[in-house]
This record gives sequence, C-alpha cells and structure tokens, in this order.
Amino acid sequence: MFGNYLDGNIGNTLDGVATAYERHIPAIPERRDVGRRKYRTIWISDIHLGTKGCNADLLIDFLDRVDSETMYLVGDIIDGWRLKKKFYWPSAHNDIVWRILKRAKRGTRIIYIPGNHDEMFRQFTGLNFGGIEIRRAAFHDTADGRRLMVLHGDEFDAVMLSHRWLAFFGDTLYHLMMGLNNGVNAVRRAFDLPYWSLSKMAKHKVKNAVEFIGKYEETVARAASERGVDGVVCGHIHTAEHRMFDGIEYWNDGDWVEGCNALVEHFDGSMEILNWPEEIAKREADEAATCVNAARVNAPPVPEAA
Ligand SMILES: [Mn+2]
Repeated sequence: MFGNYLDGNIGNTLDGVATAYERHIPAIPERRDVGRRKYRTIWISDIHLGTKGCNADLLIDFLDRVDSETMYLVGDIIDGWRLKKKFYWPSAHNDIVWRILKRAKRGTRIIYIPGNHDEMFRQFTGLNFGGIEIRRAAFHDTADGRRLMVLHGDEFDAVMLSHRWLAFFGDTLYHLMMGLNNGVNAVRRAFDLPYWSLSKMAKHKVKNAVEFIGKYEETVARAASERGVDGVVCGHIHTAEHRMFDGIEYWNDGDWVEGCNALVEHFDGSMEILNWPEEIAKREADEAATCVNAARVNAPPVPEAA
C-alpha cells in the first residue's frame, strides 16, 4: 500500500517535472504568428545574460523570427563575472534560456562554446544539457565545403592572457559605459529614435581601440591558418566583422550588448552578418508602407466635385 502510494506520487511528480517545461509559458510569449527565416547555421555570442547591458528584448525578437539547422552559442552567453558581484536575472533572461532549450527540443543542433565570462561551464566540455552540446571549440563545415574553426576568442586576447586584472578592470569600466548606453537608449526610445550604440561610436573614435581590434583579428586568423582551416568564427570583442587575412576568412558574430548582431550561413554556404536593429527598422518601415498602401486601397472613393 505504502509502495503504491509512493509510486503513484513519485510517478505524478516525475510526470510533472517532465512536462513543467512544456507547460511553461515565458513572460514574453513566443511569437507564432510570424514566419521564421530559415538558415543553415546561426552563430550568436556575447549575450551577457545576467547584466543590464544585455538587449534581451531585441534577442527575443530575433529568436522568434529566425530558425536554423544548427546554432552555435559562441561564448559569454551568461555573465558569471557580473552575477558573482550582483545577482540580476529578469524574466526576459529566463525567456531567452527557455527559447534556446525549446529550439534544441524542436531539433536544432545547438553547440555551446563557453567564453571567458561563462568559463565556469568550460569544465562541462563534452557533456550535453537538454540537447545542448558543450564544447571548448568546434569545426564547422559549410555547405560549399569550407572548414571553419569556431571558438569564443579570449584565447587570443593579449589582455586576457597576460593582464587578467586589467581584463576585470576593463570589464567594470565597460559595465559602467553600457549602463550609460542603456540610459541614452531609454531616452531615444521615448523620442521614438532608433537604437544607437555609444561604445560602437567610441571604439571607432579611439585609435588604440581600432588598433587593438585590428591586431586581435589578425592574430585569430593566423591561428586558424596554422590549423589548416579556411577560416575562423569567433566573438569576444563585441565587434561584428568579416575580413580576409592572406586567404583566411575572419568572421566575428558581434554581440547582444551593443551591436545586436548575428552571423548566418545560407543554404548555399554563403555567409552574412545580420544587424538586428537595422532589420527591425527595415521591417517597421515596410509595415508602415503596407499600412499606407492598405489605407489607400481601402479608402472610400473621393466624391467628385459637384
Ligand atoms: Mn568574452
């Protein structure tokens, strides 16, 4: 009798666990009314969940409108450095985790390569959580037969390697700057102005930053060439870019703190960097145009002058 009681209850509880995720509705419900653009591969990185800098709403909009056979999460998905200082986890950040797990469940192959901010997950390299494979790095073969090395990229950051304290100090400065960035954008939103990136502008203005980025890109490309691959995909420096170094492709998928970019591979193997704020602006302009046209079509005929 006792055994049955336990079996029944544990059985129910386990069933409950198995379906709680399925029954859960995220705070920002998934959009099912819009078509999803389908790609062969999507790379995103530097989401920094757990920080105020993360543009969760833009990323949710992105995830609800695209789909792919394979998705690479190229590091700094969750910001352990920040969370250690102050716990911050709004429901929108949970909604992103929910959406990623949901994709894995729907059959997208998801490969997660932890970065330096989520290095606590590197110890789980080789394991699989909810259909998400954790790797230290990966090789990706494109539809047209190119072989790309995929890694976060902090491995080649001179500051991260030899001056770890400076990396942490820089992180604090960056965090302050991103706080300012969010303030500026809240004001811009209030005035109906599009998203604008403070540090993107600052980076282009400061000579040292430009030099650092250039040197970093070259170092990563050289490392890829030494490994005999056709190119490399990385993140880490929050600067989406496509460059060629002596025939080696360098791709950076950007971030979801400033630029809000993703890297995608089409079914023919060609690749493209998406700028999501620009995509949203384009979509809204198209929708507005459609509305104007619909209004024209549906407008009552103008009465002829008597
Ligand atoms: Mn990083």
